Amino acid sequence: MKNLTQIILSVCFSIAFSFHAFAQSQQLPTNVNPFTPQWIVEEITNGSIPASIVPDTRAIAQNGLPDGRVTTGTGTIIEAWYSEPTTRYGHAVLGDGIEAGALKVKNARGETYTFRLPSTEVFEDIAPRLADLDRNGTTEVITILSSRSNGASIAVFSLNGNAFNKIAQTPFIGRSNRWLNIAEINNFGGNRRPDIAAIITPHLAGVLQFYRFRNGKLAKIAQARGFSNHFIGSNELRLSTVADVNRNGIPDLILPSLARNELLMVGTERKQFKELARVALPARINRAIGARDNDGALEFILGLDDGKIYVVKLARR
Ligand SMILES: [Ca+2]
Ligand SMILES: [Ca+2]
Ligand SMILES: [Ca+2]
Repeated sequence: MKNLTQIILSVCFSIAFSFHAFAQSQQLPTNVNPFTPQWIVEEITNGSIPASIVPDTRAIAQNGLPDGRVTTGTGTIIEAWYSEPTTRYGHAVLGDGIEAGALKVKNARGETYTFRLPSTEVFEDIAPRLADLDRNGTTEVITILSSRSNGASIAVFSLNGNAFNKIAQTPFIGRSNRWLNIAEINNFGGNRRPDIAAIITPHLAGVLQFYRFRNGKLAKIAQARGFSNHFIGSNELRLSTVADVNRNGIPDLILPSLARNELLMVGTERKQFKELARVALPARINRAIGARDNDGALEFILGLDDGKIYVVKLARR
């Protein structure tokens, strides 16, 4: 093990988020919980992890974006992808100036439906996401939809009979060339409903927001600053993962800090969203984040911009 870089890091538990009062301060109060497990960072040098960390197994979308992928699901929508590439929005934050003018889905009967945006908008994304946000048995399609003059938003689409429509949308960020990246969609609130976690302007303020789809609207249920899940010019949108870090049965979100030189873990304790851990890293995260169970021990696999691969795991006590 002599080649392994090992960094011992302290972890602060229970730094409370501004979660029920997100409109107020975004400062994080510091109540340190007596339970402070130590996460360690070790380089993996045995070649057991691919350089991409998490291989992207999604098919390339035919006639879609050059780097667009097909998302598959088992619900009422079985495939979703972007189509009708366009250069009408010159932002190129995902590495090229080519975004999508339309969203396509296929239902379980193999029928395909298209939603075409007006010329003032594009899908600024790689692949749509599928989830039953309201748990009514029908699949929703969750996208990143940008206005050429007002920047990005989260938009949700639904297929109802033969009607494929946009059913909910967050406000646009408010100015051109401002983007957001959806991190994960999971039961972050512990109520069995999938909530959408997104980073608004991941290269600027890095605001983590959680949205819940209820009563036909996307309601912001929490937010805090200082996160990122993307770097400019990359088409890798998967700089996050989900795992139950504090073992309370509720999924937690794992993602980089705004500078990407720390790994942050965010979840709920007693129904309050909190920062569960903050782990300093020897370089910046620049690839998809992997999670694995290693004999009952939770581990995260990171690719950093020093070209090396690391595991983040709890120190044995
Ligand atoms: Ca593109
Ligand atoms: Ca639904
Ligand atoms: Ca948890």
